[in-house]
Amino acid sequence: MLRQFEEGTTLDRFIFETTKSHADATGQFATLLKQVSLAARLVSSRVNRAGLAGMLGGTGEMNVQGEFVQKLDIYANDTFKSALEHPGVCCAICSEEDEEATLTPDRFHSGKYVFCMDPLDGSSNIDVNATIGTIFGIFSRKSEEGTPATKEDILQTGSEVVAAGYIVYGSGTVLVLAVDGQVNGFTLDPVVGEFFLSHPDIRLAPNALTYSTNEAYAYSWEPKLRDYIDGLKQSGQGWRARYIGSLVADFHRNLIKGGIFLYPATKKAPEGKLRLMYEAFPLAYIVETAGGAATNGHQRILDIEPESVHARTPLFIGNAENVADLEAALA
Ligand code: AHM
Ligand code: MG
Repeated sequence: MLRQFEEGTTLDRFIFETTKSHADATGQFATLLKQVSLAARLVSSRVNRAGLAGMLGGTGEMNVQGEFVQKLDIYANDTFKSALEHPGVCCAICSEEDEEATLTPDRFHSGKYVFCMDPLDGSSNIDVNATIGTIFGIFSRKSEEGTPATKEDILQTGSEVVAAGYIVYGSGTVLVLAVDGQVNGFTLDPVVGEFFLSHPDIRLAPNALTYSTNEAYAYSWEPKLRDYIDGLKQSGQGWRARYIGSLVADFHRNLIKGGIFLYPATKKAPEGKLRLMYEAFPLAYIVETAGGAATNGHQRILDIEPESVHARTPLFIGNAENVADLEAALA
């Protein structure tokens, strides 16, 4: 468990002090986090200037998921990959935007970590200036360092995540990082160009009274889920609904203020819409570290074994008692 850091601590110092407490640290993990911070600052600056820099709108192409690719999706994907490939800290990068995992090119050292990311989540919100973000999860490789990554390195279960985080590009840019049993949030000072600790040791209360879901699909949910949400509305407890349509933004609000996010299976997406490896696993790791819970309705998210890099899952995530109530309602 980490010691408590003071508000205002720079992300650089946090990384330095966190990794130095590991006697066997080689420096690769610290470098990885520093490169994430660099890529986050580059993407943040591009997102802020998107309307001026000709970065709004789509590329006219569709990605492997059959979704329209936005120019900023490509920029974010390329920026994180180029920041992480050359320092020799990753052996593979899995991205929502790439059909296959990208193995570290031969000219660079194939390092210790597998990095999974949704480089720009919520990208359909880009053109309307709503909050978007980057989600990432980190695994340690299983095969020998310096050799090409294998399928066993890439398709690991959520219980093997070693750290996870996200960056929200909203009214400010905030990087939230779960590592060593603690969740901390850092806000970017765009003038100084550094992240400073603004949300130390984030913890979720057991219960909350906010739910976040796309209720327009309620007719295509399983009836038990519809009944559960109807029950909340009729309970007289004062439930609120909040839904942006950017997973990372909805999750961030609930992490700070409390709430449960639901993206169930629907008729259109019978396995759920959200992706296991680079959306559900990282957020489940973060929420559990903060005292919350995440399930697909019947199984803990972090126990699911992924069948492919782009596997999908229903996702119910948030305060622990809310998630337990929901699981009981679906049982
Ligand atoms: P994306 O990763 O391509 O941006 O898509 C995932 C997004 C999530 O951010 C969000 O929770 C969800 O899709 C919203 O879907 P819907 O419009 O069906 O409610
Ligand atoms: Mg996404």
